[in-house]
Amino acid sequence: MADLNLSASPSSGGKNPKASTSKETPKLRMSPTGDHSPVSRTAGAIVGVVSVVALALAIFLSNPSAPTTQGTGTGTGTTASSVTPTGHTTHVSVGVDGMAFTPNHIEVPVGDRLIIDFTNSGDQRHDLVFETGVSSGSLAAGETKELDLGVISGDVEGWCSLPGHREMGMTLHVQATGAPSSSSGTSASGSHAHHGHDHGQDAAAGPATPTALTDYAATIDARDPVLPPATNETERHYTFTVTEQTVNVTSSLTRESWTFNGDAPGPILRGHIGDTFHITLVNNGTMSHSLDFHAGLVAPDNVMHSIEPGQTLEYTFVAKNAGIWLYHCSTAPMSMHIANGMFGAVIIDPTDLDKVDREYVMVASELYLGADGQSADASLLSALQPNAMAFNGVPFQYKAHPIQIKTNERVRVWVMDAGPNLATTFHVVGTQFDTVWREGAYVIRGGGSGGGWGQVLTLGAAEGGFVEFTPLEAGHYAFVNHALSLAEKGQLGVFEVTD
Ligand SMILES: [Cu+2]
Repeated sequence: MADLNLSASPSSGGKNPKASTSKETPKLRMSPTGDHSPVSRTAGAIVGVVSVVALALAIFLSNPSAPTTQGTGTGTGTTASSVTPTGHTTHVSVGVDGMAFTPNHIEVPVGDRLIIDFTNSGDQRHDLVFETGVSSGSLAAGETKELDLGVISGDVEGWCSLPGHREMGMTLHVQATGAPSSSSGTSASGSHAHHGHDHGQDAAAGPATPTALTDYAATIDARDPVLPPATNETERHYTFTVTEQTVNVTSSLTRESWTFNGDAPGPILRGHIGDTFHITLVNNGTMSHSLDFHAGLVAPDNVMHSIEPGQTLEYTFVAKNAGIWLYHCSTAPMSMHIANGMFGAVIIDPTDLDKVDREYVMVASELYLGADGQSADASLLSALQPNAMAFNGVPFQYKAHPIQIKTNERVRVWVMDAGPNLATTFHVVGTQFDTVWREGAYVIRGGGSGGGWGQVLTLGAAEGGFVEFTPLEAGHYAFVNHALSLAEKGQLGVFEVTD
């Protein structure tokens, strides 16, 4: 909820020496998870409108907000106007370790000027921004920037603004302590509210209804689901170029998508056991990115590290085993990079594939739509609550553009669950699978002749496999994630079968 702070003071410490007059100037903080923003003149202008509410809240909050004990008298007011600069400057060095600032808590005497020497000692791009507007800008690993926070009059919150980083723990709390010149820190009572991560994204995504998603899918071409046979070369060369762009989800809602070669999923590669894959990763984005090919057996140290914008990375592996293998960006937070589109599949054929008439690939993924134009909503992502789902990147695209097949044709569908989080139980309405292959082995093969039949291919995040079936009658055969609430969010397509 929004923070309703009607005081004219940006103070956050609650040590108002004029507490006894608080009925005249109610100072309300409805939520301990407020965004801590200083009160604006706009807020002041609505005081009259909300005064009744404010008064009620003042009464409601009067007990818990009482200053209690500590008989004040120390004059530690933290309003900007009441702070007398000490003339002293506090210098603090801040680094990065993994997904945290070190230190992540700084104590500064009120009235001191604070200068932070920020070094991105992490392994990917970060920034450090403060609620006051002071920002380092995006820094590559190893870069340093001096930040001048000016005279400290109260607590200040800082964080890394790259998507998902704040939620992963990249916050920096500047605590204003004590009175000017009293560096003994006696007032570090620790009673400051811990402000939650109210990152202000409204996760409503109201426009992303099934109808809006389907209507939009109808206006664009569906991604071709046909999987061509593997070619015969044994040395395979590809370039994966990372870009970041804004894409439509519906006609009125866009999101920021990060992609390999401009599309999510990225390229679907196919080869044979023994083939060597040579991938050149090019980072044309604005932040660090990387690659992790599950199809390869290589030391992560050598190839699965983040590269900077403008850099390239050579990633080579030999495909030793059959499967439909996930690849994805492995830069933290991985859930965010995958949710924003950085995933795809490498198919290495088993040596005993049966002949089929049609072959398709479906990569299942989740969308965590936030405000218009934003990348995945970190709160929804963390809570594993996607608000849209897709096969091959676009919700409902094969409902809007059914896939055409003929009766009695034998069909194979490869399915990869790119996640980043949830399971896929792939089902084709009106059929049974005579063959189910999952993670390297036939679970069901041949059907009929004692081999049994199947109804779903069940895949957890990063699992893959294929099913084979033959539609006997003309009609419309929906294919779904049979976790049906997820089908209803977009993992639903149609095979249109004709004679
Ligand atoms: Cu990435």
